[in-house]
Amino acid sequence: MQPLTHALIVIDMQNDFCPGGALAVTGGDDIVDGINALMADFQTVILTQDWHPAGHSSFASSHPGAAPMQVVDMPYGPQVLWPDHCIQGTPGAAFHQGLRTDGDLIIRKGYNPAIDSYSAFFENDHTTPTGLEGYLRTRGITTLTMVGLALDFCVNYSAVDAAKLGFDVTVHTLLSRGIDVGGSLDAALDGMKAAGVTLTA
Ligand code: VGL
Ligand code: ZN
Repeated sequence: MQPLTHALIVIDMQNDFCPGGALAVTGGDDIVDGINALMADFQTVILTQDWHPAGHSSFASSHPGAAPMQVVDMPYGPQVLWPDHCIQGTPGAAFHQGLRTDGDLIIRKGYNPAIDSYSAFFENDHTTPTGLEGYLRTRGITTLTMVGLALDFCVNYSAVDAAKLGFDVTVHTLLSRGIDVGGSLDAALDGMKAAGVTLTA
């Protein structure tokens, strides 16, 4: 059993990121059993849930003439446009039915219509906090293990932000799967290493 200072963060294990979903990540559902098993080792388990209002500004459908996977400039920087996904309260936004969801905290993100939020810590302006940092610090948690979807987006951004905030961060790459659009997977792995994130298989 991991000590009380260690937490597991399970990122966006939702139907829309699994095969059959709106933004399916190849093999996204293959990692459910392994993640459930890992949860048993941790005294603190946090799950994140991508949770967009309909018409969210990260959806290609909100930008006339744009196609999914296209990159546009938003006031806070470049933004990949996605198919409509993880709309609040829909089956696509629900957790994969095989996932254990009896964790300590479920943090929802991406609910602001004007800004996307890949990271569990900050929205994509890299400034607006989600509150997760305070939750972890007030509970004395210093060390984080992250798994889930997608390795090159929400896991990556969460891991890099956590490392920048001074947490000791490990990402289990075999309990994560990537989208890999425009070289994003290699860039994410390099970026996480550069930020001091430990990658383990
Ligand atoms: C994610 C793209 C859009 C993720 C969320 O969970 O990695 N990716 N929204
Ligand atoms: Zn999203």
